[in-house]
Amino acid sequence: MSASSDIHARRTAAVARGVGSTITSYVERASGGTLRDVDGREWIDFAAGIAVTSVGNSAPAVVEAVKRQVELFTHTCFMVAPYESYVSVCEQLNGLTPGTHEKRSALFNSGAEAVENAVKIARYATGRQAVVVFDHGYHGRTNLTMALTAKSMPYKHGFGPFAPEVYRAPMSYPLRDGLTGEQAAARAIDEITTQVGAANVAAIVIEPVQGEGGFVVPAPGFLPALASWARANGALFVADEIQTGFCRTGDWFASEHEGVVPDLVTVAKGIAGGLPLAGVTGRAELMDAVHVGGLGGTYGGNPIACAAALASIQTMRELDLNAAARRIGGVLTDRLTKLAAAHPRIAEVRGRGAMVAIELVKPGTLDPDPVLTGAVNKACHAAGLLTLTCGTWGNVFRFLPPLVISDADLDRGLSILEEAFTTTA
Ligand code: PLZ
Repeated sequence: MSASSDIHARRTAAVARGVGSTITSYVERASGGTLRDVDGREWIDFAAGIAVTSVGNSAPAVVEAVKRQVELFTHTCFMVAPYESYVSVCEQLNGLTPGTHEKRSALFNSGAEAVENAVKIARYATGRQAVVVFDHGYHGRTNLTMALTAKSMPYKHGFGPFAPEVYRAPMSYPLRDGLTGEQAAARAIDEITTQVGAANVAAIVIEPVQGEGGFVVPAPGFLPALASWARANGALFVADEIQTGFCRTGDWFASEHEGVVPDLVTVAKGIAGGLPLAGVTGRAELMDAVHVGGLGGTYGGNPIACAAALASIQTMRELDLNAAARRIGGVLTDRLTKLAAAHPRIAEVRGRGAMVAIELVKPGTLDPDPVLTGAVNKACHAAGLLTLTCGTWGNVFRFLPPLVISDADLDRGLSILEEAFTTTA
């Protein structure tokens, strides 16, 4: 028995079945672009813990900052005895998120918690209740965010009833709807105005590039049209940048790509190099509308997570990880486009920056092929490449390497992928 299979047997007896894992190997250590499991096997990392370790695992600056903070104090609760690093992270968020207007931020533990708080703030500030989300959207696993998330299995199945006043509009999905961004926005706005009523909408909540839903990049013009509709109708435009934020798409935030300035932005994942931290940043008058004590939580903006975030953000600046994301994205897109030319079952190569995916279909159709997707994924794992799938139909194969991955690891990973595709497809 391998060390991993020993742990796996213990896991089966100790860990709830509902918590899944992509692979059955157990990690011993990890760095910029690789993981090593407890059996001494090396993996190339195209997952980054689902778009989290953009600065790498155990990035030196993060390790140093965390060590320093752990020795000083581990927790006081910002709502009880505040500390500077929380304020500094908020300053960074206010400066880095799109728009030059006055902003405020609040910190939380997880992406879902940030989205929940964005909805609380939007409802409070507008005095309205309805929240509009989109087909294929993913926003979390808590009760409200399950309601906001589109896909039933595995996220929602059996867990209802879900929170009310959540409405789903059609997304722009160029491969499947063939619409321009303006046309897709008009379709969504028509549904919102006729089925929800413009005067009832507190917020439109949208991922500028959808993550779990399939790395769907809306057609150009879609996001700006929704943002200007929201502005004209007194609704807030909330960008869920939890997966896209902090250099992943080659900008600090994906909204910047089309010059969209959201009213509220949610962040998590990449902000803190692997420590749990999330935030909501937005227009000062909206954020400050909420009464004192209305926002918070025991651990939100924990000092260790804040120290890690400040070190991560500094690393992103120093190493220019926006440029790195664009360069990685260029390499991924080139190689995948060549692969797609040889394999017509790749319907599309898409993404932005170092957030790239291929969508797999049955021959000669646009019918999703989750079976092939799963088989190629498994073949990659067998060959030591850690990859993930996504998509409403489970037929999208996505690549999210750490932004500090070496050219050699990126190249080796792509070679494994090409080989896995050629032997499986
Ligand atoms: N919003 C856009 O991508 C988290 C989910 C993994 P949490 N995505 C990974 C899984 O299967 O649970 C995500 C996201 C977007 C919100 C979230 C939620 O962030 O930190 O997982 O709560």
